[in-house]
Formats: sequence, structure tokens, C-alpha cells
Amino acid sequence: MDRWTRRRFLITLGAAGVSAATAGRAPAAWGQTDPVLAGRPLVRYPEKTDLILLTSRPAQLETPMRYFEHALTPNEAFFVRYHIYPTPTTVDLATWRLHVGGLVERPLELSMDDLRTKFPPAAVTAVAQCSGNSRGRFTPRVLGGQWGDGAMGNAEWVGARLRDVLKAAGVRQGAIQVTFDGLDRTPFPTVTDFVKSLDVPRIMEDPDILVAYRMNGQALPMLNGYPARLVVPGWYATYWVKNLSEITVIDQVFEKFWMKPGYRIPDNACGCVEPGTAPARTVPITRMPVRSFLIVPESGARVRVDEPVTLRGIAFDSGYGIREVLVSDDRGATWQRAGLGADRGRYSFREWSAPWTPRAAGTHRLMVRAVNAIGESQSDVPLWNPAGYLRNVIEHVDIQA
Ligand SMILES: Nc1nc2c(c(=O)[nH]1)N[C@H]1C(S)=C(S)[C@@H](COP(=O)(O)O)O[C@H]1N2
Ligand SMILES: [Mo]
Repeated sequence: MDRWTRRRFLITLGAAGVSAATAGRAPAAWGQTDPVLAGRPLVRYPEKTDLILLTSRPAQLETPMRYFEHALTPNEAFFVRYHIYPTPTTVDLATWRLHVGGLVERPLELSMDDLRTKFPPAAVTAVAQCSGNSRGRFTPRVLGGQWGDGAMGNAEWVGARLRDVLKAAGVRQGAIQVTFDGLDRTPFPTVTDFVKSLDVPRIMEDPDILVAYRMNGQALPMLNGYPARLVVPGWYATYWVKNLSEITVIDQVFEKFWMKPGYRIPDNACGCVEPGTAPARTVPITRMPVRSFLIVPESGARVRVDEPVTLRGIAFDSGYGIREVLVSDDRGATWQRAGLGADRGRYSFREWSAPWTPRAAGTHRLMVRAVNAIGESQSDVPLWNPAGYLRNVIEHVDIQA
């Protein structure tokens, strides 16, 4: 099955170009009422279902919100984000190798078989969220992909622990960081190859950072990083390098484009500045603030007066874990505690639900916020930074009774 879909991917791209697979629209099903998404077509790429198109070269595809009704996001519905084009369309496992080099005792060339058998497999359920998720909602507006809220997803990842891989190679004295590069290669010298870095101690202390080769029990879709990707639970997905091919230990802090000036936030507690201003100092973006969403009923839905409804949604943070979820139908004057669903680990989406009955006809604004284990929550008013990162305002949906 895997082989078949990969070959089909190649043929689709080769013969017709990436956007040729555009499917029909199903407007009501993906939030046409949302001004950030309005007018965007649904497209179907190989191994994926209909997703909301942001750009086709490179592929940037957004997940319709209804997929977040459940804690695990199906692979075919998982969002896609690449920075440079072309991206790999096929990988032959017979020749693919993960190179581990730089400041190490023993450079490695790992086959997929090596990855699977030489290191004990580890599993973690974790949210991948683009740093710019919800950027389209920033006011004043900022440059960059105008995402709605669907540049996120939650999956169970299985792979080798990154620290085990580095231990096998033997990190040498003087190592400061490790860089990660995938098979996507820049077509012009003016575009910098997508390479990210992590601090050596960060990797060695965290058993949950994986070189993942399984996603929700299957091989990764090509567009989500086949055959292996980095998984850095709790941190924004910019570090989760896809189609991984090179791991390099270095003796300095890596500051090429995608680490600096790219993917940086104001160097202060909120990662924010006065809207429209520039920060004096920046640092790399790292962990995700708390977020929560109401998924059912969806925005714009109709409900009946005096008929009970079950409100449902998801919440997540950077790994402290969700302590409670609260909903309000009176613009935040009072909050009702929601029930929490199964605990799939501290990095996962946490499902929540709460009973609610509309008592009057008209528009009802339902707000949701979450509190994590160290008391962090969302802000009442959106915080702002020039790159449109870290969105974590209290969310709401408007429904009609
Ligand atoms: N090789 C490679 N890996 C990458 C990127 C990329 O451009 N190339 N983009 C990163 C960013 S910014 C995000 S948000 C995630 C998106 O992961 P997904 O496409 O599986 O949802 O991949 C990360 N890994
Ligand atoms: Mo991203």
C-alpha cells in the first residue's frame, strides 16, 4: 500500500503539477464563515484528503477544524507546511540514509532498518503546531502565511530517541548544538536551505525527542516527512524537520536564516510588543503557550432554544499538561468547568466536553479557555509580535439559537 501511494505521488506530480488534483468545494464543511479562510479552495494532494490551500509551491495546506473533534488527527488530514520548493516526492528506502556527523567519534549512516532495530522504539503523542498558526487573525496584519487555526495536528509518533542516536555516534567535547536538514533542497543560492538546530543538553535531557518513522501507526505521509522526521514535543513544529537526512553536531550556535532572523520572538516574558512596533532583542521561538478550541458545534451552527447541547473541543500546551478547561456563554463574566477526556500524555491534545443549553433565541458567543499544570492560560486580548507567532488569545465561536 505504501509503495503504491508513493508511486502515485510521483506520477501525479510529474504529469500534472501539484495543483492539478484540486477537488470540488464543500464550503459549509470547512468554515466558509471564517474571514481568514473564505474563498480558499480545498485541494487534494497524494496521500492526503481535501485540505485548505494556502500555497501550492511549496505545499502549505491547512486542516479543516472539524478534524479536531477527536484527539488524534488522521494522517491524511494533517496540515502541511514547507518553506522551499521543490520538496521530495519519492524516497527509496534502499538508498536513503540518515547521516550523523560533525563533532562525533563515529559518523553514522543509518538505514531505516538500522533506525528501527538498533535503537529501542519510543512513542509519544504530541501536537505539531506551526509557529504562525492563526497568523491570519493578527491586527495589525503581519507578513507571512495567513493561516487560520488549522496549522496544527496531534499524532502518536514512534521512532528512535534522538539522544540514543547521538550517543551511538558519540558526541565529542566542545559540542554546542546539533543541526537538522531534510531532503528538500533550495533551488537558488538566494534561498537558504531549511536547517534547524537544538542545543546538545536539550537533546540529552529529553527522552521524548524522536527521529520518528511512524505516525498514528503508519508510515509518515511524504508531505509530513517520510521516511523520518524530528519530533520535538512541546516546541513549535518549526524544529520538527521532515524528510530528515542530515544530523550534524557543531561547536557553535547555528545562526543561518531559519534560526536567525527567522523564527524569532521578542525577548521578554510574553513574546510580544506593542502592536506595530519592533522588539529591541529577539530569541528563537521554542515552546507553545496554552491554547483551547471549541470544535462542536462549529462556528455558525444552529441550535434550538432550551435543547441541551454538548460542547466539545481540545486543549493543549507545551507539556506541563492541561489542568482544567473552562467555558463561558456570557462574554467571560462566569466560567463553567468542562470535563476532560482521556489523558494521552502531557504533549497531546486533551479532549474536553461540557453540557450547555441555550436559553434565548439569537447569537450566542461561547468562549473557551484552558489552564495548564503551572497555572498558565490564554490572554483576553490578543498579544502581538511582528512575525505573527505564539497566538494564544481566548477563543470563541458564535452560534445561532
Ligand atoms: N524538511 C523540512 N522540514 C520542515 C519544514 C520544511 O520546510 N522542510 N518546515 C517546518 C515547519 S515550520 C513546520 S510548521 C512543520 C510542518 O509539519 P507538517 O508539514 O508535517 O505539518 O514542518 C517543519 N519541518
Ligand atoms: Mo511552521
